[in-house]
Amino acid sequence: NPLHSLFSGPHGKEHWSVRYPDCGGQAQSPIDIHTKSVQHDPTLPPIEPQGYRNPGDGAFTLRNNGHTVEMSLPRSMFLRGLPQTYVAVQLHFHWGSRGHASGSEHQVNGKAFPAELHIVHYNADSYANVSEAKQQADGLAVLGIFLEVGDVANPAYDNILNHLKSIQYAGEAIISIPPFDVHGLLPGQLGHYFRYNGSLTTPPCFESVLWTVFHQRAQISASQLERLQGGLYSNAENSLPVPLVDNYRAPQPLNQRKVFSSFP
Ligand code: SG4
Ligand code: ZN
Repeated sequence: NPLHSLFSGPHGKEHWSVRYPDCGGQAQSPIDIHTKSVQHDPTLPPIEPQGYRNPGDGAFTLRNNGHTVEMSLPRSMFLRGLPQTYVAVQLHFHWGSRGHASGSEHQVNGKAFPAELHIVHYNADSYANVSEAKQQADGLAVLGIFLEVGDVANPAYDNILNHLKSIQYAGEAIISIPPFDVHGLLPGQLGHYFRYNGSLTTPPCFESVLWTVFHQRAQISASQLERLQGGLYSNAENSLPVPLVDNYRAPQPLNQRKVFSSFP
């Protein structure tokens, strides 16, 4: 029972470092971003996602892996505006539970958001694949997008959320989601972001992620958020139902790190 053991109980997030020593490291994610201590770096360029709008002809696979809903992404999607070329691997979400305002992993000035989207990329200039890259300091780049509740449904997110009812249980997957405009999941202002060096937010917590957390939030409707919060289970079918909720890690100490912003 992956979620059960991953986020709560005797092997929950307070105990990760017993089996995964990196989870107790000095450069862990997520963090609480204190905007007063952030350093403006005017040389940070806007993020330029390439191939996001028309991500090829291969279908996407959407999977409930027991601790999140994850969608595979094609290599034709990659990022410009980072020190190397980072190629897309997958996206996934973190969220809370119904009626609660928290759910994001990162926070800003102590404030959490109802959910957070992560788009995971690996450094294809230096490494052959994501498994190799995720153990290297410059191996991964993850885009973090805060989700908040707005007045209207966000049609881009329906491309994912409409399918959750077919993958309610852990291990279930849909292998043929038609490609859609992934750029539509991003906030409008790609030039304004926070940047720092951190880690995977789940075991093995490797400190291999160049994080880009966008300042602007993406908005979804209250009922879209409820589909994420109430639509999935972390157990396989035919076993005791365990809702897949609260799959986020608490902010970790910043220690000696600095957080930069691309905007004043
Ligand atoms: C989620 O558990 C994903 O399912 C994992 O994906 C992911 O690990 C993990 O989150 C950590 O990623 O952006 N939150 S995060 O730091 O992408 C990786 C898989 O296990 C390596 C494939
Ligand atoms: Zn994540």
